[in-house]
Amino acid sequence: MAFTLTEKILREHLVDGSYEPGDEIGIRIDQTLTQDATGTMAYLQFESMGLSEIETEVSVSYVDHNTVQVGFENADDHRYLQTIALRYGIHFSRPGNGICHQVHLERFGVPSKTLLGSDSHTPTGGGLGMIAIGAGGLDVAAAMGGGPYYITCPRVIKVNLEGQLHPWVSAKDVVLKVLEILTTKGNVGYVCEYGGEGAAALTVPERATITNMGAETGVTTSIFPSDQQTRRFLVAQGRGEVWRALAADGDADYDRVLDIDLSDLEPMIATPHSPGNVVPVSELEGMPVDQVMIGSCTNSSYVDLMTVARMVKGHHLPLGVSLGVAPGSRQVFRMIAENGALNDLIAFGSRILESACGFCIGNSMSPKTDAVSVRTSNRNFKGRSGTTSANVYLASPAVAAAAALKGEITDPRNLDMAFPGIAMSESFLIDDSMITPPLPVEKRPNVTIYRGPNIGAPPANKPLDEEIKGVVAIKVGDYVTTDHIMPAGARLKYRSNVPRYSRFVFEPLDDEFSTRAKEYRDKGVHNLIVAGVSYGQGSSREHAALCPMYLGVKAVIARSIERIHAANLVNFGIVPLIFVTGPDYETIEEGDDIEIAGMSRALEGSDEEIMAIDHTRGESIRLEMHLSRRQRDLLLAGGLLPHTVQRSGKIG
Ligand code: MIC
Ligand code: SF4
Repeated sequence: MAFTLTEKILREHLVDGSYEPGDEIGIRIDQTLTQDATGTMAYLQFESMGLSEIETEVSVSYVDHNTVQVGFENADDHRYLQTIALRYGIHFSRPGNGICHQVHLERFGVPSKTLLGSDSHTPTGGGLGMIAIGAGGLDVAAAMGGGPYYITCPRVIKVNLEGQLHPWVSAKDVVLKVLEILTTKGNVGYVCEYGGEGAAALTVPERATITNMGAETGVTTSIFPSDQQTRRFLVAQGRGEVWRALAADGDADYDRVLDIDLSDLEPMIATPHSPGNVVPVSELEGMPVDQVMIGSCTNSSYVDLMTVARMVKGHHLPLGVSLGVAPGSRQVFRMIAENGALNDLIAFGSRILESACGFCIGNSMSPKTDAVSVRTSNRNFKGRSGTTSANVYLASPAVAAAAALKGEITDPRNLDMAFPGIAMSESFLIDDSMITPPLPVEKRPNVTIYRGPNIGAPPANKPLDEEIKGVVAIKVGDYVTTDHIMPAGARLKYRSNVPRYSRFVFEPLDDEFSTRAKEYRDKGVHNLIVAGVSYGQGSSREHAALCPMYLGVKAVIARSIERIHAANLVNFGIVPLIFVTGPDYETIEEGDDIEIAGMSRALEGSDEEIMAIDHTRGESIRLEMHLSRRQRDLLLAGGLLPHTVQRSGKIG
């Protein structure tokens, strides 16, 4: 039998189900990562499950999202996370140490292992030959407790990279090309597996840019083989001993093959307001720019920052342009400080930001009204920058630096400048002093867990009622992201306080939703959400399910739902339902009275279709549910947490 790389690793980790693409399988998770914005809820849920120890090989808790600390909330959360890590044997990466995905790649990732992270960009680890998947915090908590992680056994897309990148064209342009081809919808249940001569020439940080932003296509993950490049990176990180060679069998079968010739690529840019709106930079040449932001988990490696520093050295930032630079990790930060590149960036006029998510999550550096902001990050959803009217463009560090130099969008090939051609370091600066290792087992019970006033136990859900009888509390369109459902930015600090954070559900689309839904809930009326295509794109934030659950939402009826969000809905006892026919989505309206009789009976059985009655319109609506037995049981119990508690701590 010939296997793909994906299948090899997944088969090695298979603990439930059989390897049939399209079916649900349970896999063992070797490593987990959490970040602070999803981590507090993940650990609160871990505690609610009554688990006493973690069962993974390595679990790391990072603090990188909420580091702005306006008010006491973030600092309270950080301290809670620190004490939880000490109590349960988790590595703790302190604020200031860098962005979870960048640091995990540098210091923890191991080829052939599985990694589950409570952040949608966890697939960054695929750059090191890992099966690295993003999930909701509750799934990560369950995996830390030794429970299997369930996914749809994937179909695999082979992305064959041939040829060589020209100067000024980079890994970011490769992933933008992939996004142009695959778009941001219709890829649920697939894994992108890279290979070919062109892939062999890419370094691990370059591969990580590609697997990171692969998340925007909606695939389960992306992966590169573990080869001499992987070895080179791990040796440069002082971790050569964890290397292991790993590749697909030469004659493995793929469900789809994409051939990309790297020498055909040119600098690309994603235009507002989707990472899938990709065009060549040359098409936008000359567009005035107000802001340029360098950083994020996609593009903040040593080579990325050195490229920018080299390009701007000796120049001055044009008036009217603001440039922010956030190194991805303390390793990168220290290296550019030691070699003087940081000084070049400062001399140019850059605003040096801490090594954290910062601008990317919209909690700082929001651009001016109607601004054009060119960023090296991965998402440009409307309003995510913190400025609703801003237009965010996503591009490589070289394209971003060219925009900062010229004050307008510029194809870097047209700059009168030699290509910097920075090489990956063969020996990174290693300093793990900001990563607190697990305490010895005997000392862990003595740790007192700190809980500030912002930290509240997660609300519990009740078992599902026999029928869903309620009202369409909101009807939204296509491509509604989790940023629309549960905004981050200035609201992020309420992540550990569900009642407070719930006030902002759907705020960017309809700021009265929360009050309205609460009123229905308090009258005993079930709330339903109606949505179009690709509902729940983007972030893994489970608050986009947890807070609606708190507001009494019992079902989402959509034309399609993205993978992580669909799993989060099930975990919180909200039934994900799909319209069988498109016109039904057109007819149903906000405020309609809906009844889905026999909901719990249908879940107890194996029916894949159920009828809803729209009483307001006097029409029946055919709905489908693509749910495994396990998911049906979770929904009946009211979600994963009540289900686990019911089974006295047995996860799943
Ligand atoms: C994001 O990029 O949207 C985030 C913020 O990293 C999220 C996680 C979160 O909402 O906390 C993600 O990508 O999952
Ligand atoms: Fe942080 Fe942005 Fe990466 Fe999300 S996408 S982990 S907010 S840097």
